[in-house]
Amino acid sequence: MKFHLTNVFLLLSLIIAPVLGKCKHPDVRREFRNLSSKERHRYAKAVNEVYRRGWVDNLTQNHFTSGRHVHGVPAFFPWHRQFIRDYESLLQKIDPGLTLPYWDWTLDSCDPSYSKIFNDDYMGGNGDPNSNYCLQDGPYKGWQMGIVDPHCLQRQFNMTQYWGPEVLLEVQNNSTVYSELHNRIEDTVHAAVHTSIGGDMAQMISPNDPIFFLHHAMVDKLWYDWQLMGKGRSRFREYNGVDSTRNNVTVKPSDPLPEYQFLRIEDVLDPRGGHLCYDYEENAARRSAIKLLNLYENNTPPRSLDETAHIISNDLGYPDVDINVLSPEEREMKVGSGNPDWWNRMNNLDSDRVHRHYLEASDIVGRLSKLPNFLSPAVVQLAYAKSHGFERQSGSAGSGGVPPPFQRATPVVDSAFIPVTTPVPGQTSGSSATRARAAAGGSGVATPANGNRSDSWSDDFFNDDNDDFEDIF
Ligand SMILES: [Cu+2]
Repeated sequence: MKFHLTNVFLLLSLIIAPVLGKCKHPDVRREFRNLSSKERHRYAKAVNEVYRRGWVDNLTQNHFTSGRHVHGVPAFFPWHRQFIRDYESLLQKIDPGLTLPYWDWTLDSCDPSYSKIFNDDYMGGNGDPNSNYCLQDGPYKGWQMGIVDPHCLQRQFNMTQYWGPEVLLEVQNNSTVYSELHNRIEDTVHAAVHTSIGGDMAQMISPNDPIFFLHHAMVDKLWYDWQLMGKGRSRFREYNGVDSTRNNVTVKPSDPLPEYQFLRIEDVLDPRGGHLCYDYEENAARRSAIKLLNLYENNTPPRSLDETAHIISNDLGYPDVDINVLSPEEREMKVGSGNPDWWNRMNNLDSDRVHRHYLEASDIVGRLSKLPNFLSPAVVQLAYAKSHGFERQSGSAGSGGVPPPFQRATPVVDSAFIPVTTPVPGQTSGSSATRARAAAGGSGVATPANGNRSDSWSDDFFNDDNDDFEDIF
């Protein structure tokens, strides 16, 4: 375990990156909880405006139709990288100072239902079981979606544990080639976040839920961090694997980016090169996990559990957290054992491989938990949440593997589920939803359904100096 290298390479690439590309002022994506309430409010305002203008329908339609070409295939990472960049650009059309935040769910991995992200003034929580699982709180309450069928934005929690930052670090470390990292992450914890939130998030229409973009920014960061962990810049050119949807053809960086007319895979391999220009601010959970694992690597492990808790508390910016508020069971990290079959089918995932990847992660957890006095930062986070009255999301206790109450889409598209078709009061069709929003003041301007948006937006990419969040206020 050579975690100290991570930092060295991170520093190194920070120094050489500006020399290689013209990306001098990257948009810095921050962990959602590091935003002030004012910044969160401002972000929510722009997200609501993107919705009001009908752009969410376009994005979701793109994701829905791209479905089988961009899931369970090597293009998964690059395609979603461009897709969430498109979203970030739309947000910046509304408010040029914004960047896309990410949700570091590794911090919440012990019991995500305690996560602040589901609070009323963050992203809102579970849907209402008595009302079609429509979102009932938060800034996006009341959203009516047009894709695929008209429905309210839905969430149906079925919470499971996610993976802690130390598990992801190990997965990144153990992955020597792109295809390994890609499969290990898409197969497992990426899926768990989608299925455990449920509703729109558990289907091909997942971009309907604004939390999709925060989740996928995190997924993108996991790839980016792995790229930074490589020697020099080599991993920023690396792309490989086989495409099971195209007769197991071997992929290459010069392949076209699916559904984007003018882009190739290689155009999006480097977030700070080519037409992309963004970066991620590091978060406390990962930093803490790196530090902790380094202590074991250097044979200077903490001498007691209290000492470990103290180190992590400090890293997370909390006063000393008493982990005794948790039962031994609650302190145990679990990684799950597989995805529901319907998820694997929808995403071209081989269920045997998926299962193997869960087993690997469970080995990692087993090995780490044998280290003397080891604690996951996620355990300390849960202890903090419990002792500081964080509200637990209702209806969270999942029994695992419950499919969403949605029907399989019939002939039209076989790659996705469609939502409940029970009409939502006051709404009869998708086009009327769009009309309603337009009537409420939306411009009705739609983004191009596909194709290279970056050309027209590249000026924004390079001219906006978004480094300083504060000077906007
Ligand atoms: Cu997707």
